[in-house]
Amino acid sequence: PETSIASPVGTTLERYIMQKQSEFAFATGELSQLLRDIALAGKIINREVNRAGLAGITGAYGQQNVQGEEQQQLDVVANIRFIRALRNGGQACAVLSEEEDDIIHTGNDHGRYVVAIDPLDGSSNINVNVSIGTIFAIYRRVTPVGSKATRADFLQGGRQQVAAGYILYGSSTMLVYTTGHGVAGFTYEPSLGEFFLSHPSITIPTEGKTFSCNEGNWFDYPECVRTYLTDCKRQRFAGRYVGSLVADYHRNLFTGGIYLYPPTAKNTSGKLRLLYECYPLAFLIEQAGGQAYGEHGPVLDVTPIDFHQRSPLYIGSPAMVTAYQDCVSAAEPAA
Ligand code: P6P
Repeated sequence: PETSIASPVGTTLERYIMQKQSEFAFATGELSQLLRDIALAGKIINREVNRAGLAGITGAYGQQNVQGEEQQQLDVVANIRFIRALRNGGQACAVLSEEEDDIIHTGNDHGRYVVAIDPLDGSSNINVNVSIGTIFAIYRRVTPVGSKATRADFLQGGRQQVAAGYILYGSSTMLVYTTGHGVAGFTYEPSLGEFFLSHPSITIPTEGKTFSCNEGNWFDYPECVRTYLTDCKRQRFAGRYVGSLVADYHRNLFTGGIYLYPPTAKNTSGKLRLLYECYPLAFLIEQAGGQAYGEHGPVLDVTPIDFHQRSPLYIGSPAMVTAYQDCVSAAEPAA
């Protein structure tokens, strides 16, 4: 039986994971370990992100790191760190990363999970000290344990995710995730190297007065998007666009709002990737009481065909996403 006991604010991620694991009879601890591995990589990336600026200032820092490796783009560093953490953790048999064309086999063929990840989304913002984030999605593998993971393990569809979340490297670093039983938020205390439970149960406000999109693409937007945004402006809603998906998403999750990345001339299917951006954030937002739509309906119902396929994304407060959908319906030719 699933009985959820509220965890006290301030408990560590470790204790929280152990408590949640004990509440769910089927939990075998493998998913718990996987979440720990992701949190560990997040701590390491947090340190790299915070020091990234020094590479530009001092020049000397990071010419070679302890392994004698050349200082690398943070995207690559983040990718290596997450794959290494998942390989060493032993629970993930394979990883699909934005930074890799194909599946990365970890060597843990007996691992029961696969992870789709955007190791460092919005990394171009590092140079201007704007928040960036990691986004991850976890699936139970469908191929036999002991075999090599295949495409089928990663193309199960958004509603097969068993866990999803993000790490936001912002004014504070936060880990926010769900395993399908609500959304919890943890804040990192670097002096202790620990994530502490700061938001036991996150729900998005039903309404919001904030829209997040790149209005530079206005003349590319479909008519229904322009109609919806014009209506937001008529209501004097605020435009807030950081240009870093996790930062915009996180603000809207807490204050209410909608993030839109519609099709543009440059990205005719939208810019965001389905498997490791749209799906995990959509799983999270539905768990937080919000909605996430793609081209035609909930983005979690979009059929995955390619590892790196893109999808438009309209995600946030349910009343706002519904209002956008009403604009879509109104624009459609009468049946
Ligand atoms: P644009 C960053 O490159 C990113 O993937 C998201 O983090 C962000 O929301 C979006 O692209 C910004 O794209 O076209 O508005 O610059």
